[in-house]
Amino acid sequence: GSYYERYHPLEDIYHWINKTKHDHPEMVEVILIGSSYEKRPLLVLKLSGKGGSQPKRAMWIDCGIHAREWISPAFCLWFVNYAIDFYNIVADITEILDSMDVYVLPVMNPDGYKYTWTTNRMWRKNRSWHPENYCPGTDLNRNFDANWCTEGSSSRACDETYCGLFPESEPEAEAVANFLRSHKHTVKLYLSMHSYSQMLLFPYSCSYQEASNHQELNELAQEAAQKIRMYYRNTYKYGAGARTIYLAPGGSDDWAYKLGIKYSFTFELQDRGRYGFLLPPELISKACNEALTALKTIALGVIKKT
Ligand code: 0X9
Ligand code: ZN
Repeated sequence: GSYYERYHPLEDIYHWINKTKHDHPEMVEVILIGSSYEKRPLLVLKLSGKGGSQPKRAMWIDCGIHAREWISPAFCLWFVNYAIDFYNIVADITEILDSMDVYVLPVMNPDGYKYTWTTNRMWRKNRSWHPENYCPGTDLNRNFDANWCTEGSSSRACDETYCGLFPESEPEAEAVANFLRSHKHTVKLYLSMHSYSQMLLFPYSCSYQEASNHQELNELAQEAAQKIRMYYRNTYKYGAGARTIYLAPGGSDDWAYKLGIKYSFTFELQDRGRYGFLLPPELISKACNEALTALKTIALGVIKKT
């Protein structure tokens, strides 16, 4: 398989980020948005098509919030490569990049990702130690300020869904939140990539309340799921997080929504449990193409609306 049909250790991904910027300076900018608990850089690629009106609308994609979900960073790399290769060749991605700048954070949790390569393949959280705790690691997708640390997350440090000491106690979550706060007038679409279970989720996950534009979000997700079914013969569930997967407060998607980014989604990529987090490299291309189809469908829908 090609570079994009394999999983890559963290150092390779940093190298890839540099090389991508170097090879495509007209399309790619790299932005340092902060650093992880263990002081690794959090690097965002900004992809832009031709000028257009400034300030341009934008979308955000993050991958690798959860360390063991390796298909997620693989998707971010896949997407960036696709966008660069097919800009001005394929109509849909050209329209997306001409209408919106795309911010891509390939690994939001580099310390955890590194740890899954060296020590424990099934690690989920980041690697921060709080002196009052017995265990390391906070679930970054429970650390955002959206009904923080209520039912569906844990206040015990040793649990997989530990919410942290306070909202944005973790440098990784804080960096993303700061970046989005300072770009909230341009960012129209928020996407967060996870695995596994094949779902397209939208707010709310932090309560059973219905989002104000629930109907719109549901239609976008439905259209995306239909395209996946049609092109790839695969089934994705869709719906509000709390009712479709489970109640889970403190997530980035709900937080971004409450910030004012009214199109906010979490994708759960392949598979549905046969391999789970250990998705074999042979399945990367299909998993990423499916997610790419959903991403493009939703992005084009949002471009029409905003
Ligand atoms: O529990 C999560 O954080 C996500 N599932 S995963 O298996 N990848 O851990 C679902 C996130 C849905 N959105 C929110 N809970 N806000
Ligand atoms: Zn996840």
